[in-house]
Amino acid sequence: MIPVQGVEGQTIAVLGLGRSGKATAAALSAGGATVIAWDDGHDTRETADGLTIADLTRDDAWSGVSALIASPGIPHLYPKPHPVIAKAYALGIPVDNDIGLFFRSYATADWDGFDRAPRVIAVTGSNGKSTTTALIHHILTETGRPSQMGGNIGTGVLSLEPAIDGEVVVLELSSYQTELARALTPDVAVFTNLSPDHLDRHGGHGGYFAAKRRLFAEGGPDRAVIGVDEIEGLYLADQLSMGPSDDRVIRISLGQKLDGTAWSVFARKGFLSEYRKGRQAASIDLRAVTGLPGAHNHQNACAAYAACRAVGIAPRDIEAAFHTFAGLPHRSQTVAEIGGVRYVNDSKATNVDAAAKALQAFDRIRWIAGGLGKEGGIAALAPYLGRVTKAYLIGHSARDFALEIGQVPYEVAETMDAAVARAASEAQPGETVLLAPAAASFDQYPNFEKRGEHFVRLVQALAR
Ligand code: UMA
Repeated sequence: MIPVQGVEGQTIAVLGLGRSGKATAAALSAGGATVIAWDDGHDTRETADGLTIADLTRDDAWSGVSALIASPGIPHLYPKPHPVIAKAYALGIPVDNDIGLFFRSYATADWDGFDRAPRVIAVTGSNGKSTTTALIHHILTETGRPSQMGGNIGTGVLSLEPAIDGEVVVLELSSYQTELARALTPDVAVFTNLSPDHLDRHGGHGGYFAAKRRLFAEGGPDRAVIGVDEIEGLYLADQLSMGPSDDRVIRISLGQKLDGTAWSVFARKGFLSEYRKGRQAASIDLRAVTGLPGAHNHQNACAAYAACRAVGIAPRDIEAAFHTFAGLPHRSQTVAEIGGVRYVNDSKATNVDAAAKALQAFDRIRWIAGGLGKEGGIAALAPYLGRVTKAYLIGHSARDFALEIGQVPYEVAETMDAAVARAASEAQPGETVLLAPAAASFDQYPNFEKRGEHFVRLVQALAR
């Protein structure tokens, strides 16, 4: 745990007692603060052992409170602030989050005795954040750099351990987290890409971009890695750069050859290239990297490569680490290869966009799809269905999906058990059985993770 600095003797209120709230309460107490906490969930309050619960919706709870620390899932602005946050605003009490507390508490006096100062790499963007974060962490670990990983990817930032000599902390930060944090000072900041998401929480696309941009505010990172395939990334790279020879910005792209600026990394036709001052500095064949299939993963590879170069890792060491990256569970995760058939779990593909990326990553696909379909159906997948040999449709939307897949052979399998069994019995060597549902899981599972785990268990049983 990272004890919060500068709070000794203060009373701090914590709103939300999920993963981030509980870690925050513990880290504030370790820093000498008196913590009072609130969660709207009755059961959560009842089971919050060792915490002082105070009803922050009441005025009398706020006496002597010097700050409110809010959890990321709780709205603080749009569509409207949670009533407790609105009360803090009205009382003039500063509102912050665990990310703000982390950045003001990570550096300690112990660092004076270190040979190499610890550094923080923070990753934001709409897609690929988790894979990029995990890949950076993997490369650092494989090359012998001490490294920890946290943030939106799962471990609350204040649950990380205090820094050790030469460590690099890799954080995945969501727009919810960057928008509210009062301190955001990574050494290297990564912006992968931008597509509309969480618009209700940010008052639209502009607000969503503005939340992510805060990571690069004045006095920001020493090095910025920026995806320039959307206008917002182009603008951000331009704003941060003093000119084409400024190597503080590393531009990344999927598809564009970028050789006109000081430092760039791009992927084209399956090859990653690094250019410095107009000359090619390195090239990696990504087609042979099994843990990073598909164009979307090649973009993640560029972002991770650039961030690792920014902290001094050599190209050949990054390339070697690419080959030992297993991928994240439920995201284009190769689970097994049985009799020449590859089995891939992309249960995280809960919408059409994500399913399109998964379908583009493979050929000759036995596609397991369906669940609780989203508004708009799957018509947008039509350009990618040529890659599908046959679809095995499950869940609530199976029949709706069947109406939208045109000439593609299909069967309504209803359940995952039936879909995996049929796909496995029909698949030919060289084909891929791909779970990429293009639908939520809630009709048959508590969440996408449980759906993916079920698929993995069934595939593992086939292998036995
Ligand atoms: N709560 C209230 N009132 C409300 C809403 C929630 O009291 O109006 C309470 C709930 O009862 C619950 C707690 O707040 O007890 C939940 O807080 P939370 O939703 O912020 O969840 P945490 O468990 O603290 O997890 C958060 C991140 N969750 C969200 O941003 C929604 C986790 O990201 C993150 O891993 C974790 O902190 C540690 O940093 C998850 C996520 O879904 C993966 N992120 C979104 C995404 O990736 O799309 C942004």
